[in-house]
Amino acid sequence: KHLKEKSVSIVLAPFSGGQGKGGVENGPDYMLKHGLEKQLQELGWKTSIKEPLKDTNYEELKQTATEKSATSKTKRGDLVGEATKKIYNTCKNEIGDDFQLTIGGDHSIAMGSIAGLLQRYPDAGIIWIDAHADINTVTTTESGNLHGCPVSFLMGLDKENYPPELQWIPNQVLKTDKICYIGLRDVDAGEKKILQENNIKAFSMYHVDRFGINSVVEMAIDHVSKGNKDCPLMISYDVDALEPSYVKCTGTMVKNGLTLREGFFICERIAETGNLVALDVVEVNPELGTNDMDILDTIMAGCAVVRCTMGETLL
Ligand code: 6HN
Ligand code: MN
Ligand code: MN
Ligand code: MN
Repeated sequence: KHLKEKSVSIVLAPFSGGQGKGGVENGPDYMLKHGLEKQLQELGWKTSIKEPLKDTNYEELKQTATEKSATSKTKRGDLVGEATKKIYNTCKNEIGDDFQLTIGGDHSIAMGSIAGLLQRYPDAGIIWIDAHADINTVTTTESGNLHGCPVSFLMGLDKENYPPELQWIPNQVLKTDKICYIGLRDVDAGEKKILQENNIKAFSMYHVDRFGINSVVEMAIDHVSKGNKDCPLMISYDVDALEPSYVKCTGTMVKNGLTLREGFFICERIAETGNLVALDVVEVNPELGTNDMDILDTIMAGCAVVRCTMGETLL
């Protein structure tokens, strides 16, 4: 409905500065080596690759940044600010009428991809698939890791405390009623308060058990669409939403997650609306695998999320 042709911009976001573990910057490489681009072409997509972070070695910078910004409450705000701004500019200016597929990297990159998408589709609804709410503010964060904060930054919460490098985010670019979560099961106390106070729609694993995944997805689409049956939709997909036995190579694993089928069904059902315009796949960290099988499982799950979102059907 929204895309003029079946063409996708694959935005590579090999960035790990939103959290402490190394390796998540290799997610895009592994997924491409696994054949992601070819899989999309087989589904009929014309592909092109965009590399907003190409000219900077963030892994090198991360070493020095850790010491430099050790006193501020959030870690590596300078790096996260610089990287996400580049991703933002690419997503805002270089995607045109393509589908926007961003491959992370840790989840802080969604500050760039979502802010960029919302410049092109200001009314887009965001469906956030995750074990975590990623809505900590500079004030509430316990870890200081910015991959736990992208949603609050997009909403402009606690803006007076933003690290200066993140001031570029357009103020309140994401409205609190245009996002819905699925899969939550590890939400910090401060985050629960933010979700309640701002009336933000969230389906935890309890709700998945209570209503079943089909109803949950239906309610999520309805909530973010606000009665517009043509509302553009974006999925921001953290692979730690999935049950760890299928996805072991991710930085903040939480047990009792979505089954693979539930995780894929979410994508298939939202794809069926014909309204999808963007997807993030984040937190694939191949270096956290202890054997090749675990790594392959995680990469395969990430690639399958992309395919289910982009038109692969069982029949
Ligand atoms: N993610 N709530 C925890 C924190 O550090 O703020 C975990 C965040 C995880 C972030 O998985 O994208
Ligand atoms: Mn998560
Ligand atoms: Mn926690
Ligand atoms: Mn996340």
